[in-house]
Amino acid sequence: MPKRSSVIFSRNLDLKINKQILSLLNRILLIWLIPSAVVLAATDDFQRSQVGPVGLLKDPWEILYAPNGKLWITERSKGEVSEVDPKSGAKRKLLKIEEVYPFVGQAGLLGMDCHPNLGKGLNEDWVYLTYTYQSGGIPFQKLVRYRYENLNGLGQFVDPKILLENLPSSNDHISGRLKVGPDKKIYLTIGDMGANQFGNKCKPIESQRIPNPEEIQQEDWSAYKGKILRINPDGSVPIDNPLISGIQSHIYSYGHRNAQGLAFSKNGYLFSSEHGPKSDDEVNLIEAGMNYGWPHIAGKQDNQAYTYCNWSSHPSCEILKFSDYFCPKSISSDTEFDWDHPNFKAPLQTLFTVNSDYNFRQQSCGHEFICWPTVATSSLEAYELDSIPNWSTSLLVLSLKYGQLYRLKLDNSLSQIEEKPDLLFRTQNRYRDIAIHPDGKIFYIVTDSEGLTKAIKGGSSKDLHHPGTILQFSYQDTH
Ligand SMILES: [Ca+2]
Ligand SMILES: [Ca+2]
Ligand SMILES: [Ca+2]
Repeated sequence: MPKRSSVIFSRNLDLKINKQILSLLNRILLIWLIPSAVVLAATDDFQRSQVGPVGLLKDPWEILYAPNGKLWITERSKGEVSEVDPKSGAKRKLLKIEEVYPFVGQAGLLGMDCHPNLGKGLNEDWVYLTYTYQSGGIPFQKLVRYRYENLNGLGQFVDPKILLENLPSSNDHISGRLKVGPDKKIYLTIGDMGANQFGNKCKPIESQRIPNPEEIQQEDWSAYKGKILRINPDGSVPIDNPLISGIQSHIYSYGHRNAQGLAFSKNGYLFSSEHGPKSDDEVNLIEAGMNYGWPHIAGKQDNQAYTYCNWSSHPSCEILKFSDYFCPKSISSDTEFDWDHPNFKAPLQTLFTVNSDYNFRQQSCGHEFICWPTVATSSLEAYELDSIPNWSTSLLVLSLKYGQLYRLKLDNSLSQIEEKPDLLFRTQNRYRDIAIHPDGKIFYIVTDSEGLTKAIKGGSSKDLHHPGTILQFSYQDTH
C-alpha cells in the first residue's frame, strides 16, 4: 500500500514541490487508501523490548502492575500466580492453587485484581482471584480472596476465603475478568459458556435470563451466564445493585457474550470489551441494569451480517451439523430488527462491523476465522495519564488475532469514542492482557504461549514470534 501511493505521487506531482509537502500529502493519501476504519499509528514513538525469555509463562491470563513494583501474573493452566521483576525478568511464584481445573478449553485460573488499599497498612491487603474447579465432574467457577503477606520482602498469598462458588463455568466463553471498582465492590464477567455453537450448540444461550427468587435463595447461580456481576467484598449482593425485571441479585448488567475485558476510569465509569461472533467485537460502557443485547443483537441494532440462529430450539438439535455460515431452514432465525428491549444499550465501538453481503469464507486465509472482521478482543484498560500527548482518556483494547493494540480515544464526557482507532504495537503474537506502568510510559503485554494468529504477511499462522512472555513497549519522549 505505501509503495503504491508513492508511485502515484511521483507520476502526478511537480518535482519542485518540496519534500515536506510531499510527505504530508503522502500521509493523507495513505490514510485515504486504507479501506478499514483505522489510522496508521506513529509506532516510532515506542521502543519494543522483552521482559524475560520466550516461554517464561505458560498460558498467562492476567497481568497487573502490583503495588510492590512487580508484575503479578496469573498462569491459567498451571493455576499459579507469579511475580516478575520488570527490570530483570526474574520470576518468583506467589501462589499455586491445587484445585484449579484447567483441563477443558479456556478453563483455569483467570482474573485477578488487588484491593486499592493493598500495602497501605490499612489491613486491607486483599487479592481477588477467580478460577475453574470441578465438582461432581462438572466445571464451576469460584471467586476467592487471599491476603498478601509480605514476609521479609518475599511476599506471598495466604488465608484463602471463598466469596462465591458454584458459578457457571464451561470449556468456552467463561470470560472471568475481574476488577475491584472505586466503590471497593468486585466486578466479575461471566460469559455465555460458548452455548449455541460447536459442541455446545444444543445448550441455549442464557444471557437474557434473570434468576428467580428461589434460585437466589438456594444460591443457584446458573442464571449468571452472560452477565457482569457486582459483588460485595464478602461475596454478598450489594443492597444498591439494580433491580432487573423486579429481581435483585449479583447481576449488574446482562445480555453479554464473552466480556474478557473490564476496566474502570478514575471517575468510576466501567467499560468492557467483548468477543463478537464473526463480526462485531464490542467495546461497551457498562451501566447498572442495562441489557447489552446478546444473543439478539451483535454490535449495533443494524441488521448487518448477523442473525440469531437458535440451534438449541430444534427438537433434534443433536443430529444437526453446526455451521458458522448457514442456519438450517428448520430453525427459526431472528434478525436484529425482530427484537426490541427498552434497556438495550449499543456498544461505543465495534471491531468491526461489515455489511450483510460480506464474504466471511476467505479460504485463502487458511483458518477462515482468523480473517473474519472480529479482532478477538482479549482485554482492555483505561489510560488517563498526561504522559503521552492526546492519549488521555483512551481505552486500550488488545487483540488475539492481530497481536496489536487498538487505542480508542474517548471524548470529554467519557461516553463516546471521538476518533477512529489508532493501531499500535503490531507483532505476530496473540496479545492476552496488558499492565500499565504508573508513569504512563511503559506498557507490558503478556502473550499467549500457543495458538493461531494473523501472520504479518497475511493469512493465519501458528508461528508466534514471542510466545509466553512479556513484551514491553516504552514511549520515547523525543517531542
Ligand atoms: Ca491487566
Ligand atoms: Ca452487545
Ligand atoms: Ca448488528
